[in-house]
Amino acid sequence: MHAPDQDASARTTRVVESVCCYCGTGCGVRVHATGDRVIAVEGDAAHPANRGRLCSKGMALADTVRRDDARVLHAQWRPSRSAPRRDIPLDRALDIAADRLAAIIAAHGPDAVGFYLSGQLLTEDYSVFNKLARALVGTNNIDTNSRLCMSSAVSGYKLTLGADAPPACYDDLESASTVFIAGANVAYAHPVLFRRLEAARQARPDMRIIVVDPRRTDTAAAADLHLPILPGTDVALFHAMLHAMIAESLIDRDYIARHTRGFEALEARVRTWTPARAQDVCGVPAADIIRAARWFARSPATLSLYTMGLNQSHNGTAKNAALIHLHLATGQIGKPGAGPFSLTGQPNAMGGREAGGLATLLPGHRDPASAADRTDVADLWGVAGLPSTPGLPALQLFDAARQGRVKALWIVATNPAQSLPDQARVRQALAKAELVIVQEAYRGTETVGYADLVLPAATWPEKSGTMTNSERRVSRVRAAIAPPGDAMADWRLAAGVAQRLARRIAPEKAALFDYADEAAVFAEHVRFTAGRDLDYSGLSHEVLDREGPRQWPCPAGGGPGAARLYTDGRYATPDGRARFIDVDHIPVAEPVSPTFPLALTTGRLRDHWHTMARTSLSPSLIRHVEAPWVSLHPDDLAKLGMHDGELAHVASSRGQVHIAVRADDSLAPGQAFLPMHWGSAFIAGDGINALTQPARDPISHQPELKHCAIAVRPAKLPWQAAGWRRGDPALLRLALAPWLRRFPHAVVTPTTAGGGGVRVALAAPQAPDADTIRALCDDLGVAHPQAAFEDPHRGMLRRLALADGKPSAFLLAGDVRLLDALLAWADGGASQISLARLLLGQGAVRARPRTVCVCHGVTERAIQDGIDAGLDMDGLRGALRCATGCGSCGPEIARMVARARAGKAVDHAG
Ligand SMILES: Nc1nc2c(c(=O)[nH]1)N[C@H]1C(S)=C(S)[C@@H](COP(=O)(O)OP(=O)(O)OC[C@H]3O[C@@H](n4cnc5c(=O)[nH]c(N)nc54)[C@H](O)[C@@H]3O)O[C@H]1N2
Ligand SMILES: Nc1nc2c(c(=O)[nH]1)N[C@H]1C(S)=C(S)[C@@H](COP(=O)(O)OP(=O)(O)OC[C@H]3O[C@@H](n4cnc5c(=O)[nH]c(N)nc54)[C@H](O)[C@@H]3O)O[C@H]1N2
Ligand code: SF4
Ligand SMILES: [Mo]
Repeated sequence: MHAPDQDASARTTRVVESVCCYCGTGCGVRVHATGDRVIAVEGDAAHPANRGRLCSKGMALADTVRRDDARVLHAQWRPSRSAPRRDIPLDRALDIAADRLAAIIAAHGPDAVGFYLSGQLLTEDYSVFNKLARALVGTNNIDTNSRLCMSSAVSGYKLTLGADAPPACYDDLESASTVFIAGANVAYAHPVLFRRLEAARQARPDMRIIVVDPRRTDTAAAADLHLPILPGTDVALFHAMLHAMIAESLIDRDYIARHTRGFEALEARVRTWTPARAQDVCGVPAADIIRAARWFARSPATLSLYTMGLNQSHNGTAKNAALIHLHLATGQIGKPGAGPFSLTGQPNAMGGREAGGLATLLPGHRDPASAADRTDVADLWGVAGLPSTPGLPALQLFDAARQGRVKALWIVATNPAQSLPDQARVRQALAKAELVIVQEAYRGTETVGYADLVLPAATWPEKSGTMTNSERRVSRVRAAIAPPGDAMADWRLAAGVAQRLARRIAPEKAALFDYADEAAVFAEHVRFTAGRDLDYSGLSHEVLDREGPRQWPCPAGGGPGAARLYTDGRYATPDGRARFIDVDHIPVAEPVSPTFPLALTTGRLRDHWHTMARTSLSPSLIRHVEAPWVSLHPDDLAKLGMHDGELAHVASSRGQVHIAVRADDSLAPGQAFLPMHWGSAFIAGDGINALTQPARDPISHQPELKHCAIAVRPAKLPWQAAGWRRGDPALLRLALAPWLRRFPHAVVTPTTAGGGGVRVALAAPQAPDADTIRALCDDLGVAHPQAAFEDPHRGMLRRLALADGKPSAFLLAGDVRLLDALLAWADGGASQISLARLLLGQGAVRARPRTVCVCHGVTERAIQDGIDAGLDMDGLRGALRCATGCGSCGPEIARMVARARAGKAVDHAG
């Protein structure tokens, strides 16, 4: 059914139901395809996660598909580090992988091999890799980027509720009376859930939203109560809330007595956590802590939503447990609208947890440290036994490679040379490993640069299998088109190498990897869930195709699946009682100091996805934020004597970046925020994770990506250049990437300026030599300019070029004051001025505005003009159509309106 005959499919348009490949919301989509082209992607009204809605990223999916020119189409190999990588036939690549792995295993043992996978893989992909690593190679060194993402949620759930299972569901967003959002910017990171929350609040104005976040994000701006917590201090806050609940008799002693254990020890601990003490530690006023405690405990139903602000912490497991305690102590769990609900980041982080996609997990929520669990899994796989040596979690895996203990790294669907903290160490590991295999879909990622062997991966929507979203709902992902070149589904590449490796090291195991198709892989996987807390042995591809997405548990013959867990108060522990854990606040691992006086936190932007391999391909997604910045409170900027837009040198004790500063009063003084997205494929140096620290939670091993100490000062890079060239943004970006390595500050980003192209910004301590300038002119397409103004002695030059009568490129070197004027010219907005006058800076031009609403192309300036003319949110919607498409921009516009109103109130008061 899903492998249509080629000729017919080239003529007709087909509609394939699948799931969005970005966040853990797991929105259903309908992909319209003809031949190998995806024509449109729309929300699936029948899918229970989104009921037809999509956010800006989901709406733009079609832009990112089958960009063959941006893809890894063939396997590549370099026989030695000094040789260039060359395309090779896929068969030969799979043989090379098997040969090299066999040699490394023979010489150094199975634990010299490490696999680093991704929460973006399908459940079928994990299953085959897991079997390959543990049952064939014989190592538990198989971890995923979920270590950076969900592992504290996993350990938090397991320690308190007994199993790694989010107990709530999305419908609870509509039935909750109080929604407690901690360390989550839902408006950006899970926008469709935020739409559901907005709609629920519209329908029930008495619903209250509390947001715990150091920054006043768009999510926090929409809250009834924002608790601007100091980074890393959530345990103190949650303990003080429990203190207040106990003091005011707001806890449910009956529920505690019947369904839990361990309350006495915790009660004794939180006695010392008075709201006044917590105020000192967290920076949140005691009165607000008490108010939050009352709203939480007294509400008919309280739902908590939480993500990286809790998980990515040196104390992440404790943060998770301390929040879950609030639910257990008040009985706010196991009923509609209530429960601790961790939102998963990646689309199939949940599937990974189910399939054993962490070094510390085996399939079916089993534990590799348990001999009985290992025997279970070995039996189900049909092998004699599984390795007992503990596997290395992500950071330790890369450390072991850096120290030469792990010799081979096989990296799949993740980009560690951008996304792991403390890049200097990560890059040493990648350089030191004898064999780096990178299984990738797109060209030009940071990690591909380190690969000895590149395996070409198929990606969405070329793959078929299943994913599980945050609410335990398993959905089918269906291939809508064929993969380009030699690209192949990840599990097939794994199975291909596994069969070849088996022939070399254990011939009897080759048959373990003989799967007819992904349905067969899934059928094998569901056997691991039978009889376990997550039992979904009732599911198969066929059942999902026939009956649609299903929530687990969903045992064989056991009905439609469970919307909520623990409704009877029985937990997944041996005695059925949930646990209170005696955790405590621990100060951040790297406190600010006189040398590094600012607290840096990192996180997401609305329209970018991680390391941007995919989102950078979409014109509508790149225009919300085109270039990187670090934001600081205006008072801190003033203290530094810096202005918005100026270049800064940002350093931690580990590394540095040069980046523009941005004034941002949504931060408290003393804090800084850097979007996580920019790595060395877009900016000079090792990317933003050059700064972050390797400290990690002792239980979950999740790194502290939400806090490190930094220093900011003006960059001493007086020579600056800025340019733009029209053309395909993705291809130009790849072509111009070498410039990133020639300057201490460099940014090469796709842009929608001038109808699409690339923007380049460079800075250096002094002017580069004439050859460098000449090469830059060549690469930017201004070697033969239509207008020019130069002073070579000062390294100064202004050039612009036309093609077909339209602006095609410009370069400003030595002095970039005309940048806004030239961008306006590129956009066609300065055509009345002569080119010569333009280069002399004689035309009045306004800075190019940022696009806020990408569905209708509405700029920040147009919205501000509307607000200045007295329009409110509805007025803006009517006049400009902004926030009437996917709605992702709604929170930002609401914030602009609220800010203007607050400004007016101040004006009147003054
Ligand atoms: N647009 C977009 N959406 C995405 C992604 C993406 O790349 N882009 N990625 C997906 C993935 S994999 C993930 S994991 C999720 C992440 O989703 P979120 O966790 O919602 O996103 P982040 O921006 O990483 O961090 C959330 C917030 O934590 C706050 N924070 C920092 N330190 C603390 C603290 O100590 N305590 C508290 N309470 N808050 C703190 C930050 O200010 C930030 O606003 O997003 C998913 N969705
Ligand atoms: N400073 C800081 N760092 C962070 C975070 C943070 O908040 N702050 N967040 C962390 C978190 S929560 C996460 S989840 C990580 C994410 O970090 P990464 O996993 O490194 O980010 P992605 O860009 O999503 O990487 C996915 C890669 O897989 C490729 N790809 C896409 N589809 C396929 C496919 O089907 N098969 C294969 N083989 N490849 C494919 C993409 O091109 C891309 O290169 O970042 C972490 N790093
Ligand atoms: S909220 Fe947006 S990114 Fe997340 S699954 Fe839905 S459409 Fe995709
Ligand atoms: Mo994540």
